[in-house]
Amino acid sequence: MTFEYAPAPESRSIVDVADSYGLFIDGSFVDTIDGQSFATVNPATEEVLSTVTEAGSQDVDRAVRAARRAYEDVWGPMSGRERSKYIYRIARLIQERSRELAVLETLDNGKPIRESRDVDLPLVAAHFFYYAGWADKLGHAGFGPSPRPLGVAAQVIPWNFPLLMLAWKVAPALAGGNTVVLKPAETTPLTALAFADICRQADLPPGVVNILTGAGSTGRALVEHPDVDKVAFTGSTEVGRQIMRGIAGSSKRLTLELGGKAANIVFDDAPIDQAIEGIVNGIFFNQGHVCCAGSRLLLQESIAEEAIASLQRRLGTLRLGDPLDKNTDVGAINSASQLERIAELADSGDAEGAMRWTAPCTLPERGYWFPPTVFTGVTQAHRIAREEIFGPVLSVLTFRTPDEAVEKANNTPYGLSAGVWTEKGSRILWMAARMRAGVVWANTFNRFDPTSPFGGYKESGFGREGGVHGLGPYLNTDTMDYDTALQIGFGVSEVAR
Ligand code: TAP
Repeated sequence: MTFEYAPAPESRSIVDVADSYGLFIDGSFVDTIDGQSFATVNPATEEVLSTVTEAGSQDVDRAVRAARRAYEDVWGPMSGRERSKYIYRIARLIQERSRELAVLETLDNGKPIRESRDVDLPLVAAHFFYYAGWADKLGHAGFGPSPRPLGVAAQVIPWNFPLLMLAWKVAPALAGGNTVVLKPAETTPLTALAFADICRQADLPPGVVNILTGAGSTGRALVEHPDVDKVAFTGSTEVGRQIMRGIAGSSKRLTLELGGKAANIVFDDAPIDQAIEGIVNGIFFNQGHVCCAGSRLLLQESIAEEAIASLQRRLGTLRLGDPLDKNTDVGAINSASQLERIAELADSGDAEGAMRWTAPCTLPERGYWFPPTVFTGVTQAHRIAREEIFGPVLSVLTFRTPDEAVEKANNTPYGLSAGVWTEKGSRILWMAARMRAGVVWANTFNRFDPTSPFGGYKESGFGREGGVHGLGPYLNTDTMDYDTALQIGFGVSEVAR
């Protein structure tokens, strides 16, 4: 039975979106020197929310110089104990302003308010609290007795978890004593600009955090700037490759968090109702705009028919629509171009012979929407089983034995995450040891915690964010032992250097 719900929209009056925004450099919002401006829209309505600045190369230079000054004069020499107080203050301010930030994130990104309020924002604050705790204990983190910061970090992030990706990058960088120039994604700049205001409110010394809104060209100018010591990028594998090429031959440190095509594997002894919830959460959370989404469902053949029927019944109860409504399960696709990509890949599923099933729901007339979709009869050669769709589209494959499940799960150029559903603890350990994935969830999916490292293998990138591992890429590792360095994602040649 599906209940009818009365609309329960979260009020947007708590958010004060300015008509236009400058760049946050050296502690103030400033006008661009050589950039332009562009509009950011609400993907659920196509309403223009604000006009933001597209930073040019001179703006990038100004921001990097401000970060360098702040690093040399203030933040680098500051004791870990003092830095920790600032980071803690930022965490508290995020908590205090969390309702406003959640509404802003939902407006700019299209994700349901339930997710921005109950998942993104608590995790954002938790990351700052966690790394505030490390700032004065770096000598006990396993990186030698007195690890040093690297300097100026250039950080470029995507649009799927705008504020959370910022937190994953800014919090460990600041804890390690580095200063930051961060570029948010073009379609979701507003929460990063609100974060700039929080830095001001926290009295963070000018230049320690700089926010440059802009496009791909801004990101490129930033990561290739000669005075940047460390580059941290989260985004597509293609852009990750371009960045590697762009900074090759320089002494910049690099971490890449890239795409994924995770297998969510369900054995015949799994608690099926829980597994169905895990499958739904794995691929339809955040409209499938999740790098570690369980986009390939591997069902043991004996339960496939029953599981697909249960899944379809459950998907029939999902509510798609106004992301600000507290009852909404599935929000808007983040942009017209992402919608086009999802539709094109789904069409390839039809063309290559898979069977499409679409959840019964009415799509709003305005905005960018794609209904929860399940493809059955998928083979490993199909594009929808190989390419990252980054949308609410699930590809279902089957297997007979654990060996076959491992073989199929690892048959991807990516290696970010995987899920295993079974009652047997021994099978969980057997599977986890064989998965080429940075994270393996057992009888759950999409669980995050600031104390736990996250990152990929193969084309999903290298380096880890989160946990004590997430500090390593922001510290000078001269005194780090070889095993720790490899574990946190430095290449063998870099460790040997
Ligand atoms: P991208 O198109 O790669 O963009 C990511 C960021 O890089 C954006 O800020 C983008 O700016 C910027 N950028 C574009 N071209 C650049 C260049 N040549 N040099 C430097 N920066 C450049 O990815 P996306 O579409 O925003 O995000 C989706 C991808 O991110 C998916 O593949 C997803 O799997 C991945 N992702 C991975 C993770 C982890 S932790 N592994 C987490 C979230 C997302 P514009 O916005 O202006 O294009």
